[in-house]
Amino acid sequence: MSVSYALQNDLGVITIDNPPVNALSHAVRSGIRDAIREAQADASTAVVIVCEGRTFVAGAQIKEFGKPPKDPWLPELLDEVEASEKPVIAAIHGTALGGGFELALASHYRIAQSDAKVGFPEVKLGLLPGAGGTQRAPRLAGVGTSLELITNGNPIDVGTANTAGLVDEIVDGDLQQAAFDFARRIVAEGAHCRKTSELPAPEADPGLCADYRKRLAQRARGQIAPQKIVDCVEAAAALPFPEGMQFEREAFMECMASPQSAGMRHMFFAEREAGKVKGLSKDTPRREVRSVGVIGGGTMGSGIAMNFATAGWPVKLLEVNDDALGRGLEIIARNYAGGVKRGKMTEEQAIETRNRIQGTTDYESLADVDLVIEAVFEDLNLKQDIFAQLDDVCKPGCILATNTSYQDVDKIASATGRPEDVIGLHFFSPAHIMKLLEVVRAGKTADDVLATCMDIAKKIRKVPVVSGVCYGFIGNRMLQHYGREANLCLIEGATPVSIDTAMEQWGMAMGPIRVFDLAGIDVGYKARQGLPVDERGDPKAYRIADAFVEMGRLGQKSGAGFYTYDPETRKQNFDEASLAVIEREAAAMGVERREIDAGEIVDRLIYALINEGFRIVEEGIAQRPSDIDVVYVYGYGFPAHRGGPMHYADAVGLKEVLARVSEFRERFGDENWTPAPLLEKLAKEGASLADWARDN
Ligand code: T1G
Repeated sequence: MSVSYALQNDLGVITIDNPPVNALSHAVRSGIRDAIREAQADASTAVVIVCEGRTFVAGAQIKEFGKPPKDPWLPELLDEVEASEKPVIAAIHGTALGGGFELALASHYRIAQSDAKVGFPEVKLGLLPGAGGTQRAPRLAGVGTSLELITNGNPIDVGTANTAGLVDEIVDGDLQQAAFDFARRIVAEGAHCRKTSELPAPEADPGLCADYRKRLAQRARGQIAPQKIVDCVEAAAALPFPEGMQFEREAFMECMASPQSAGMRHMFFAEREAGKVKGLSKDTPRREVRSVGVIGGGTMGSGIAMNFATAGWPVKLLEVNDDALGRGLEIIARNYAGGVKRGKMTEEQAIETRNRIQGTTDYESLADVDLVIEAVFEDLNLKQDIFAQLDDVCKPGCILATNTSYQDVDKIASATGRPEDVIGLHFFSPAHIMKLLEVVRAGKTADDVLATCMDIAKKIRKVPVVSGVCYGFIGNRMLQHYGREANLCLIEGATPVSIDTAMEQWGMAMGPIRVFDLAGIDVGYKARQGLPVDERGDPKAYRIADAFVEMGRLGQKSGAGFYTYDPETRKQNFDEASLAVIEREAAAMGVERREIDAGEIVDRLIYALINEGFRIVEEGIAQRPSDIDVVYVYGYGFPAHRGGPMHYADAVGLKEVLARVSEFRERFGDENWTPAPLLEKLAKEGASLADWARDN
């Protein structure tokens, strides 16, 4: 029974109990409707809505979206709640979000536990509050507060909500009893049913709305829902409530029907699915991790150390000598100071957190840690030497992890006598900020090591994705194909600006050429120098990059790469000298440059990703296609509103994808464009990857 109703003395109590988050499923909506109707007819003097479990209603049942809506529709149900002739009090704990917060706003009063939060996360699903949130919130809190709350989608604490007029009372201790007392007080004061919809319309603020539209066009480039939210909040100030609700409904249905929302709703579930390891029993034991060691205090190592210190673990950061250690600790201090400056933490918190990280140059000090993460240069021999030392020093049961981006984790594990304790934990730079963590399951990694690391990933607020062992795992393996096509477009006729503009207009957070400059063009260069020439791939795909490196133009770090960077402002510019290098190298390779339009650029880069993604799926390197979507959205700036590369392939249609890949194969050859067998198979069957994933 997901909703129950009982008369408790003089109060009608509606109790919602729909684990895990009391989502407003059809059963819950029906239960609320029956309960509010029963309350109208019984002896109750007021109605209190409470929820069992960890939270008040956290929103509509997202799984029901995209299916034909079932009566009662939420907007109508909430209108019926608001029309109650007896005061309705919502008792909020946990997170009242989306439709849950709308239920609270349709109630006449809201009382909340002091640590509760409220908000409208719909925009993160490519939606907008579709049950009166854009109309009721502005009537209580005004246009400005509502615009901020609804367009950024982040919950606010109930203290802030109380100040804004969205929550009436805050309580510590027994919420239900406090809600009952509040209800009785309302009745004693005359049982006024304060209907939000009858409050005066908020004062219009066209300048602020225009300002939000402008900022959102930048921040949420190409996204529909944020702009529609501004329209709806503006309508709340301009239209009577019924017309405003109609306006909101139409805008909501438009967002719901959009591929953008389908993509973002896919990502919501994909992120949660990625944390589940197929075939790993829920009661797999976990190893206790009380302290952590990090080897290497460079950019990555220091960021990794911060993740654990911020989450509360004591960390030993090991470097080869005091100078290197000093530099690592300095990076950490600088990062925490930045966090304080940005208001992420107080000075005291920063000091307390930083002090959890102790520097050392002595391996023996790692003898008692429970997890070690190696984050040194991408050199297999060096890593193997380190793991051999760890094998000697670390206690039995200590998890030995490598942060390698490319190296073979099986080979690293083989340097120890305990390969079952070895795993890959591949962080993404900047490691203390990027949410993605590739958890690389090597051939002998023990189940309890894997399960422990998946739990730890969530504790350090990362989104874990399990990868098998291959060169580059999931993300970087696919990135090579994306980068190859970017370089080939460059030598064939495009420019850094045309490539970056095409990809950023399409939705990538940063164009590939800008990423090359940011990461350092010399990274790829050095990796290539370590390979025999015949293993470096098509020279046309790296000739220009090598030319820039050999000129000393390494990217942002040297002040110039494909672009130049102002030493003061770091403002980026594309200079004639850069174009001259590109044209010179094209000529040297006998390439006749041509005009390449944005459509070709986007399809070559994105379909190269997709084609390799299909191979990764069929090889079992990724557990499921949606895991690849999580990798790209959380690790590589792929637009969430396109749902990740594999979801995007389904959205385009696999027949269309195969046709385009086959066209590129005709034009550019088999080596780079032979369709992955699974893509070919599904396209020919007229199937989707999502269907395949459900059956495999
Ligand atoms: N619908 C369906 N399932 C949901 C859900 C929802 N709204 N919210 C969470 N779940 C599932 C989730 O998939 C996971 O399942 C489990 O609950 C625990 O979630 C009309 C249109 C509430 C802050 O967007 O933000 O209302 O993996 O792992 O970290 O205007 O869940 O265990 O099988 O995230 O403690 C608006 C989304 C919907 C809130 C808890 N609401 N949820 O976080 O647990 S649209 C949201 C969250 C809407 C109205 C509009 C978080 C949480 P499983 P979890 P958590």
